[in-house]
Amino acid sequence: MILKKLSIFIFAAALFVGCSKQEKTDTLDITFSSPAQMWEETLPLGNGRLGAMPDGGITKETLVLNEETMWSGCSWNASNPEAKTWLPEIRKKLLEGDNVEAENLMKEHFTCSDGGSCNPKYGCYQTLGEFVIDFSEMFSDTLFSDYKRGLNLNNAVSNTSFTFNYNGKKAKFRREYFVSILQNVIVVRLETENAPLKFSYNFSRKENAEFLKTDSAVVMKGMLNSGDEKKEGVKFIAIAKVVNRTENEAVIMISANTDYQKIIENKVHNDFATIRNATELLITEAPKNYETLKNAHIKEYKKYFDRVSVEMGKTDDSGNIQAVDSAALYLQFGRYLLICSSLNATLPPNLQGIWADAIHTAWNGDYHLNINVQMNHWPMEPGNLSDLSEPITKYVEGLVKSGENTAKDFYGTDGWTGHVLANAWNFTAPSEDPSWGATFTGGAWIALQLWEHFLFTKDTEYLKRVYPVLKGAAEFLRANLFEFNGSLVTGPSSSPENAFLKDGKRCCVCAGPTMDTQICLEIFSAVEQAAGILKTDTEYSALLKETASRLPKMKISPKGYLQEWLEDYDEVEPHHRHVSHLFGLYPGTSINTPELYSAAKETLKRRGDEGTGWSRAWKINFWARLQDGNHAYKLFKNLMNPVVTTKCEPDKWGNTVSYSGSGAGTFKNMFCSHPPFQIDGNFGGSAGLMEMLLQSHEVKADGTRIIRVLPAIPDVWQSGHFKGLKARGGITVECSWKDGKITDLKIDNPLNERIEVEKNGR
Ligand code: FUC
Repeated sequence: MILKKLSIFIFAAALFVGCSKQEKTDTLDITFSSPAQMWEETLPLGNGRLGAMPDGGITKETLVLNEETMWSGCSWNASNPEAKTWLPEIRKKLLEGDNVEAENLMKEHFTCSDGGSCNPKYGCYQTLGEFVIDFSEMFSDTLFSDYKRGLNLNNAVSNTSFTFNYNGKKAKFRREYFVSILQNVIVVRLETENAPLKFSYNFSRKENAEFLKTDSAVVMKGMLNSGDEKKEGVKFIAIAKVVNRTENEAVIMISANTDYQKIIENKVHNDFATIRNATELLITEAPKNYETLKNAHIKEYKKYFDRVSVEMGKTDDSGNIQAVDSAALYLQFGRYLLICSSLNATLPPNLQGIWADAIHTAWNGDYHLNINVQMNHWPMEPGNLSDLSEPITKYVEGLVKSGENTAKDFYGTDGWTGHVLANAWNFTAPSEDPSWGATFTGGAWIALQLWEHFLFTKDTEYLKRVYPVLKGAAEFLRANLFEFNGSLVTGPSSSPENAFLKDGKRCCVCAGPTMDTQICLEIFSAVEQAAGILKTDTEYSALLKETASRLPKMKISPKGYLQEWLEDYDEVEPHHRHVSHLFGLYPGTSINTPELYSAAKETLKRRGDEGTGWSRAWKINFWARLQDGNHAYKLFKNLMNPVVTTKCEPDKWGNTVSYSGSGAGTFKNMFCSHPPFQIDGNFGGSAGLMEMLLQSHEVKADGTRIIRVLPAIPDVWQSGHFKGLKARGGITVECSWKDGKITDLKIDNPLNERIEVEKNGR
């Protein structure tokens, strides 16, 4: 009944993204005028370890909770003892042009043991559960008004407020929520005016959890399925306590912990008492004064977030810049999500970031290595968040040992590799189906993110640390190249998830897909440069240089596009979401001549401007590198496509919504929709917008780095200003423009990098 009345008063129209007020105060809000109707309307908060998404419900508030290490599954040896013996035969088939048979052989003999990602041992990232606060006791009347709910990106605090009648008087209810960056706690403050505050609260979780109550706390504890009956799974505990209570105010603190770190580091498990004590401590140690806690959180958050400001649009009569779209908000939302999913985190953001509402998340909420986890990190360096690189660095370092075993067991070579699947348990083996899982350049690709970190920071200590990771990734690829029509090619591999027609049959497995060659070029060059800087491995560097010169040259089809494969096969799906052969355009650098740029343009035209969420985001970056601002902008608009959903019965992934059209675009809470929600598109889109404003990837033959300012702004951004974006070489840039022309430019180049500045692109 309450809901029915509410629908009359406030559910009339759910506000789409509240646009930033583009004033000097730089207010960046996502606002709604009604409670969330679905999870994708709730607002994400996080501190890298804990995530919370309040729905702003009036009589019952539900916060979806996350803890970044809630991973089922376990480490297991996924080697397949017979695989290596089949490698020569598979390569022979490729040399003979019998790709179909090569793929069949791989399917039968060259996959991981025990079924890969379908095996419960592979595991999946899971929601921690829900925290439900029930206020139904409080309301005697069912009239509510002035409802507001929002997330302020400037301070990483969310709030809900509304007015209601209490004993014939107007009463107010204000709620505030944040996940403290300094203390590892979720904080919820409830406050009423003119009415007493009454509520009860508890956790809920669909499986594997027990719920306990003590005088001072509610507790949820459980153990996730390891997938192996001989092994314990990850244990978790969540605790909620009211730490301050008056008639009109209450502050609730929630914290959670698991023993994942202990398992991954030492292969031992904690007992529940140890995890519980650690979790209790987090709450005990947090200051109990709400304002102190909140102000400290905001101060710390701002150290990261406030490094960048950006506005673009048109100049109004008083000379201020007025936003014409939500680009600035989207760019900053990407940075916000990265801070909230990476700062002090154990693991890097997965397909869900850290925000999941399901036990069985789509694609296991894992770390796909054929675009997704890489894209998650694209805004990090240009977005001035370099110091968040530890989780991804540690993660890649963690893959090495497993990747070395995979290199030895499957390919009989040194070095390390990752394929398409990767999880919290360092899975690196080829997956269960070669048609999408054969790509073996995933490890090298993600290792290149560490090289990017060096390029942006020039931190040689860091380079020393990660050099073995880079070298191992390069060595695996070098050692696995084989001669094919006079060149050295990778294989058996595939161009991520795209199929071609071979003698009328659908096939994916091939030798020397263009993307692999481009990744080889990039990682070999990174190792050569790193070895030079660190004054080591002179001979090995020379070997890599010589090997790179024998890789196949990129081929342009007579039809004008860049070939995805060595042969000009017809694609089964010409509009396929992956555009892997343009790796060399972005994030790579090997597409760098007028001929290759024009072939890349043709490729993009042929692929089209649609695709999944992340595919649209990637295309923003491509068009930015091609310095076509209007086309990049078109892709941004496509990425912002409002997703329209209807509720349905859960599908095999547990999704309870169906989508109209492709479902790709942006949800009301600004989460990117693949569909379903997948955070990579948020990060890729944010990076794409940065790439439209500033580029620094190109280095001239004499070593001079080109700093390209406003290389790809669209006509609609007549004027604008950005500050704090980073260029490679430790450079920080600030720029203002009007009528499409730069009016003010500051380049801070503390390391005296040799640079040349290009204004408005070429
Ligand atoms: C890759 C993509 C899919 C999806 C999955 C998580 O395999 O091809 O579209 O994003 O990762």
